[in-house]
Amino acid sequence: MSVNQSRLLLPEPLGVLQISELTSGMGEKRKQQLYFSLVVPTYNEAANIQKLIGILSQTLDEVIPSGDYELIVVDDDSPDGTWKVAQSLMTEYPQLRVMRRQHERGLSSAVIRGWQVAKGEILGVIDGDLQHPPHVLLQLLHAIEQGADLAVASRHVEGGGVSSWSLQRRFLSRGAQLLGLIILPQVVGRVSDPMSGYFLVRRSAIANVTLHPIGYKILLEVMGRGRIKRIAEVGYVFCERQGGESKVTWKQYADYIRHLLRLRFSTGRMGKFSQEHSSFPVGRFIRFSLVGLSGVFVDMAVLYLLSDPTTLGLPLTRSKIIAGEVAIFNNFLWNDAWTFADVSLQQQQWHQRLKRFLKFNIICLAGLMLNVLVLNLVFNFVIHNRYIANLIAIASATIWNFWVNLKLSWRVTQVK
Ligand SMILES: Nc1nc2c(ncn2[C@@H]2O[C@H](COP(=O)(O)OP(=O)(O)OP(=O)(O)O)[C@@H](O)[C@H]2O)c(=O)[nH]1
Ligand SMILES: [Mg+2]
Repeated sequence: MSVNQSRLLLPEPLGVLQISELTSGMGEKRKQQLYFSLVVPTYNEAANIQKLIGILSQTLDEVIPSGDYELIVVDDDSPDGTWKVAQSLMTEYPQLRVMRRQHERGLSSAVIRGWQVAKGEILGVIDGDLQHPPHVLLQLLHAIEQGADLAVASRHVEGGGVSSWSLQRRFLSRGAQLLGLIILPQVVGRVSDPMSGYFLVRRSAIANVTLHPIGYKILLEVMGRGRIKRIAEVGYVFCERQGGESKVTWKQYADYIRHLLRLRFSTGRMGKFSQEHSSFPVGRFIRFSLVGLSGVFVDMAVLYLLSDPTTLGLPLTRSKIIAGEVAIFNNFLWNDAWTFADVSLQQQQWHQRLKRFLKFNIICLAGLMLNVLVLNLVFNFVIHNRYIANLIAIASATIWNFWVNLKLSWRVTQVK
């Protein structure tokens, strides 16, 4: 093979984020199969990549002497030319392959794209900034050999830790984990460090599964959608960055929450429910209910400002009508921008918005009447407890408001 050929960049896969199975026949493909593929996602890591590749190669050469492994750098066209530096190392390190992505961005998709071109039976990921100690790979590989489907390097088990994190960062990290445990306990609760970006997984556990990650937390996606039975954890100390800069911003926290919610609604019991009742959009309904809850607070605040004797002291009925209308307006804005954003984006003109608002108003007023009616019926004929009756009334009105608004105000089917 000529030097030029050996330094060719990997093609950038596009389309569905899905990893294929390795063919098990004895043909050409079988010969290309490898034992282990380790992906290194990078963005502006030119200062670290050479040292990292050197250490990784040395570490893996010792345990996989036949060279039955590959290192795949997936770089998102970094302005500092990380991919070029990595490419220049390919002659020195024959196990190194490099992908320069020019069509997609983002850590999670970079990892999956790397696994898509990988030939290993065991797939792995490690950060490109030397914060993940390479020697831990040996224990992770050992855990997979012992039968684990997934081996996670963890900061929160024996031998694990963080070198010098600020109190704020520790707090944010633990807060994020707690939030994950609340939203997605069956997935997040399976490991001590669900935020880890350092792990190995058996190809067979994630092959042919379509992945939909958002942001940074690829491990959540693997645990949430993969066929993972046995998990092993190995302690490691998250080191300080030696070169380059962190890419973590507040956006990653927002992406994390979106990712948790997406997994929550597309996997497990909730996912099954929404698949079986595909005509009932569970996610939209939950957003709609949360918006409704925000409206209660708006209503209360306005009622206080208008009618309380210590503030404006206006008559109660007049204040309530205004408060109710402000709350309806609040709910409309949130529903238009969030709950039904996909629909309203296609109908953005002012007269279309106004029409939706008027419909929403009328439907909510009808909902209020339904609320009063159900309250009276349940209280007088079913359960003589005003609070339980009120809960049933609120639930009925919420379902009414949601369903009728879905069908009339934010019509999902586009009529041209
Ligand atoms: N390909 C690719 N890699 C990325 C992207 N964002 C981050 N990375 C890489 O992913 C790894 C982790 O990113 P970091 O910014 O170090 O995040 P972190 O280690 O959680 O946070 P710090 O402790 O602040 O460094 C590093 O190797 C980055 O270069 C991206 O958008 N695309
Ligand atoms: Mg880092």
